[in-house]
Amino acid sequence: MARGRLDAAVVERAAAVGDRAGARLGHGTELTVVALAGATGSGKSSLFNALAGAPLATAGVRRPTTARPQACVWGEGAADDLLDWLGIAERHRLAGGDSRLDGMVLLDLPDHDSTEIAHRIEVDRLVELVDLLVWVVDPQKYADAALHNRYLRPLRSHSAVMLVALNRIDELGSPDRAECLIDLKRVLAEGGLAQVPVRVISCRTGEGLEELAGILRERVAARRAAVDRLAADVTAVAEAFGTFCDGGRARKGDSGLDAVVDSLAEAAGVGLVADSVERSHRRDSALRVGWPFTRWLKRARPDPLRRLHLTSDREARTSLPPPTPVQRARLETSLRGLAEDRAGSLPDPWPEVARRRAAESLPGLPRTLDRVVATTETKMRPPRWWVVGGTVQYLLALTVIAGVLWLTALFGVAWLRLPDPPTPEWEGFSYPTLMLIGGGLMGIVVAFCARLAARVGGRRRAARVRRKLRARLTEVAESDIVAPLSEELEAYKGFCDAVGRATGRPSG
Ligand SMILES: Nc1nc2c(ncn2[C@@H]2O[C@H](COP(=O)(O)OP(=O)(O)OP(=O)(O)O)[C@@H](O)[C@H]2O)c(=O)[nH]1
Ligand SMILES: [Mg+2]
Repeated sequence: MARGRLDAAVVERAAAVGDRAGARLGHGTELTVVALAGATGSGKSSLFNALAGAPLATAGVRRPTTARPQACVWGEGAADDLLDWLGIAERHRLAGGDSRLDGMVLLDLPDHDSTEIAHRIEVDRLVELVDLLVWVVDPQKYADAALHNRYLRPLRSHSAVMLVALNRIDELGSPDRAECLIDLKRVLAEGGLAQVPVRVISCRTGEGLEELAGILRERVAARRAAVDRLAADVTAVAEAFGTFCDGGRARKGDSGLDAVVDSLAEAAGVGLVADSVERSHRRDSALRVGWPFTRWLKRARPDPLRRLHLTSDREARTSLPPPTPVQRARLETSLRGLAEDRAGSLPDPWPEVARRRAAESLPGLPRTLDRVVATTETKMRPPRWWVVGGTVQYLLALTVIAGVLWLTALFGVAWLRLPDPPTPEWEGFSYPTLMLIGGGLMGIVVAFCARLAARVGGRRRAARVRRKLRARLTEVAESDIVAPLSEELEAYKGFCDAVGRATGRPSG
């Protein structure tokens, strides 16, 4: 859940712990790997020999003495695979030794502070892998900064799997001994390692060795060191992850979504579409119910919807102008706003992760928006009264034409000086005149009323299309923006729950 979202180095460290745990546990917990680590000359090899009861390792005066780690296995347990994994070639087996230590794989490490850089690299590698660490220090160098700053303090969450052996104690007189021990414990406590057991030993006189061996026996018999060490690794990593979880909760709800849909609608040209729907409706109305004698004027002007290529869904592409830079910028701002609203109170880097994810859809949005507009039905069934109105206009037009023909006939008769045919009259107006003027006037009145009605109808249709488009744009916002964003918030929650479990603390 953290990969790709949080700092890669921290994530890889955590992944490495996971891999290591898998590998170590694959070798079982029958064997306990105990490493003797410390500065050159502190007496690691001497202690190794003392515990083994045999001069297996070279303990020397020339520094550094040990260049490569070696292992000694107590008992009959098969240790080859484990030692292969640890990368230790030099191996001894101690059969017939202290059987209470059976299952212990003791490692004599090179020093960590010598002139040989390779020694340090080898120590660093093995310190990561072993189950139990015995830090061997001597009265001269027990407070060495290299040891404490580079190893002990960073391992403070590993107190349960570490021991400190203050060796060469025979070199000190009794007042100095007590003082040295107190000071060593003080330095350890300062580094957060007050819990680590400290034993005073001397490989030369054998003092304290039995007690140290006793502790090792207990640990080896419990067969818990491997798991404890891995648990400590997990805790350390989880604590490093803790900073990514100390913060507010992710917000749910719809706030911020409206602003996104607004900016989507603007970028999609919803206003222009609705406007065209209204004008197209008025034009259609005029063509069907307008005054027939002036319809050709309307017909000459194109349908606004057709101009936008909105009359057929086959192409799924409109001729609407693409979003302007201003609209794009506004869209981006609204996406940021949404991410900020949902993830703004989370600890870093989650707000940025959320913002990035919300903005991911941005490049594809213009195309999506255009498809939405193209596939939203904008043409609607013509209202039924258009048929009635159209028929009335047709009949009125016929009346006018009949009146004109009639008058023309009368005019022809008069011109030819024929006797006037009887022409019916009403209130002093002849029928053909009434037909021409009355039909014409009524046609204009009907057209005018139709125009008023079309204005209202057009506005209603525009509103309906606007609502429809908004609903579909809301779907787009949900699927293309909110869903990915929610995925990040889920990841945050899952991640922090896991971190909480790993650190043994409930997550925030
Ligand atoms: N006086 C005294 N000398 C000791 C004691 N333990 C080890 N030495 C001596 O200290 C020197 C170094 O001992 P080593 O065991 O080689 O030390 P090391 O930690 O293995 O050193 P590197 O292999 O160089 O890292 C040797 O000369 C030992 O004889 C002790 O308890 N008392
Ligand atoms: Mg040595």
